[in-house]
Amino acid sequence: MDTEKFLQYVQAENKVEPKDMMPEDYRKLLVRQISQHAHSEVVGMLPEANWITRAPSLRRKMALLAKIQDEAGHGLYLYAATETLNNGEIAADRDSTYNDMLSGKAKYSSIFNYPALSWADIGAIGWLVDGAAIMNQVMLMGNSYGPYSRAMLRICKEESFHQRQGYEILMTLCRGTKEQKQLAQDALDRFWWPALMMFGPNDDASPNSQKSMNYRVKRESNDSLRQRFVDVTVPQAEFLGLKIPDKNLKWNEETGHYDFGDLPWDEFNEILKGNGPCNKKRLETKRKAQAENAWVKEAAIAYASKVKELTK
Ligand code: BYC
Repeated sequence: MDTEKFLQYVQAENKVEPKDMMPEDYRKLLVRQISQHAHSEVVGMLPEANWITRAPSLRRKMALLAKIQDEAGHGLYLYAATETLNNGEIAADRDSTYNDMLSGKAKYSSIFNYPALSWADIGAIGWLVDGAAIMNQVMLMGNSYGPYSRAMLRICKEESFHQRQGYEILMTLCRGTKEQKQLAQDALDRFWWPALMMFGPNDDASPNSQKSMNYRVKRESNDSLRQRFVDVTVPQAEFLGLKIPDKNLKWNEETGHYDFGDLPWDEFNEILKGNGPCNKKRLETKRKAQAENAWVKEAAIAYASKVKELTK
């Protein structure tokens, strides 16, 4: 495989499709990123699922259920996109990648290792977590691998609804009683820094960025997306009447952007090592579900093979 030619091909904005020749490190990079993205979607269902039975009204419960189902669907598109990269040498089938997540070998987004402590946290997750995810995923719509890029298109449409339902939950709380507004402020205080860390380490500490940008998987750097997120989110917080918990946050006339404080990178690194507030609980929940629901998978496989047999 001529890597130079491949680079020219992707850098001219051409898409790579599953059966095309591709360099092994491109394939590996995609399997790592797309499968981790899929794991984030399915682990990300857990903090919100915690509130289904406690949603404050039937309307809120229905919207939350629909959102969580969407996340399962996103996981499905992304596991399916990962599987297209399976070539016998690099394992990209669903069982292998999923087991890598269950064993702690593969990562998922740091944000899902924080608990959702109040109903306002469900609003903050929609507004900030889905908001940050959209910022990153809009950029990924332009990535060079066809199946990943097409999955992103569909996911972004659904994420916009998620972001709005989260913002609307907070808007309702902020227009309510003093106590309700305080719940919203506490949720913002808890989720602000973790949301900013979703974009990954600073550019100078991001080992995968250069290769990923060359291969046109990542189209923008971690810091550039983080800055854009801060710039669009600060006015949204002001509209809610909430205060961003950062004493260094300040509009900079010269750059035309907000300056902001240093992120708590020690906390981020601990989460990546498996020591965040909910890492162990999240993996235990997924392992338990895998074991308890194994019979469903077995039954589906048996049924599919029977149907195949009968329709031969
Ligand atoms: N958390 O060199 P870097 C959703 C890792 S879910 C954990 O910059 P890269 C939703 C990184 O993997 C959507 N790990 O890496 C669902 C790498 O380690 P490995 C979530 C992180 O890949 C339910 C190392 O740090 N979105 O919307 O160039 C409910 C060095 O980083 C994180 C995605 O998954 C992190 N935050 O860039 C609600 C986006 N950041 O793999 C909502 C897809 C970095 O070498 N992923 N690491 O062992 C990406 O766009 C890129 O992988 C990243 C990192 C921007 C995250």
